[in-house]
Amino acid sequence: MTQAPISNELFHRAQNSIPGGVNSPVRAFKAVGGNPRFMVSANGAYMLDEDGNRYIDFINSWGPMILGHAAEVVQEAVQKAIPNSLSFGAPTRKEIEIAELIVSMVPSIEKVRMVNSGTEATMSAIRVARGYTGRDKIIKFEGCYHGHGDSFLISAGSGAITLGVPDSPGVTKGTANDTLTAPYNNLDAVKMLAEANKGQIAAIILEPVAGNMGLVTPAEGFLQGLRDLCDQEGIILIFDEVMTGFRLAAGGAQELYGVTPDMSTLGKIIGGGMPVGAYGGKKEIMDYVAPAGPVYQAGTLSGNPIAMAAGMAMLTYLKEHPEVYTQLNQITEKMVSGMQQNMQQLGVNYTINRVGSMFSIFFTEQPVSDFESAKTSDTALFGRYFNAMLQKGVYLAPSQYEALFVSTAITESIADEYIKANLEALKEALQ
Ligand code: HOZ
Repeated sequence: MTQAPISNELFHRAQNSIPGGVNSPVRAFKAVGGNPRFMVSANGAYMLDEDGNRYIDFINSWGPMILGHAAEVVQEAVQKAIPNSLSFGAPTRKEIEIAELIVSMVPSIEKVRMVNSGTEATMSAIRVARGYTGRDKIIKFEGCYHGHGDSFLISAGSGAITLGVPDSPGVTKGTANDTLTAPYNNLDAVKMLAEANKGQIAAIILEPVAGNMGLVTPAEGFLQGLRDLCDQEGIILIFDEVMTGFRLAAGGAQELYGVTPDMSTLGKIIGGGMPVGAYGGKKEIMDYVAPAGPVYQAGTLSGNPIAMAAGMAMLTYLKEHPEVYTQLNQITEKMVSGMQQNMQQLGVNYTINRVGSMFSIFFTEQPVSDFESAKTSDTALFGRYFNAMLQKGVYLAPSQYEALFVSTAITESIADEYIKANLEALKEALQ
């Protein structure tokens, strides 16, 4: 049983100076009840909070810590870069090296621009798609989340749906009108939108494996169907691989599913834990970006030398160690089958969706293939389950509408511990 008086006190204090006490809404635990834990350090599979409680971490900074916390290879690269100054605002050799590495790893990327977050990457990518095509509208999918850019806060997943604001106030009607939405995995709905808005759609953007309404996998033929439609209609297909990039395979979901978009957005793992994003794609499209072309996008800290050092170390490691993905698959599969046995033993209605080292549990008897079916999950039960796991020292995403991320620091015995905690937590949550 973990007590957290110091975290409680800090959360109370934080409300006075930070909106809601946190710097990103999902951290506030609003959807699961209780107060957030304030962290002080993390190493490998474990995080330590202000009260000295230790947790097995299955968020891993929402993805970046694929090698576990404080991975030596990344820490060393950062330490080596620090004495040379933290920022120049001028080009560096490292930026070319990381760009070349990304081009060599991600099938769709021939040229790439570094930014500071996934949100910046997606906002910039659709601006470029609009500039390139001369069209205004975009299609996104209900429950997909592409950061907090205005155009994407329509039927948005992640923290937005967790807090019940999928269509955020503050987004102008004009922006909202230019964002068309379709249900995930519904190719016919997308075709109808494209037909009804012929010649007006600049881009279709999606998470090729959705991770912001819980994990939802693309149905057979869905990604290829979008690819074909975009080719027919001159629409730019954008895969938002901020979460899936370098995680599901070295080349991301596009490598795993064999479908190549025109543009991709990246984040999280690309910075090894530092704030980095990137967008890239075909040369002819990326050459529309300033100063090569007319679409303006800039950033004082873009390509920051410390962030590039971290990202370079992380990506190099992943490229040189493909066995990481086999290891992650095996350990995640073990955890998922252990959970399935637990759920069956207790007679719980559940669906578990998994791709590689990402997965989500939904407390519903229905298969979860889109936002509507994701919303059939019993979120009250999820909240009780989350808190029971927390008490047992297992740190899960504090929302039904997020995915879990497994790191290589999860050993067989930690996985066994997780499965045991899962059984006990379920029993408590069901009482
Ligand atoms: N789903 C978000 C990451 N893509 C959660 C992290 C956050 O919003 O802070």
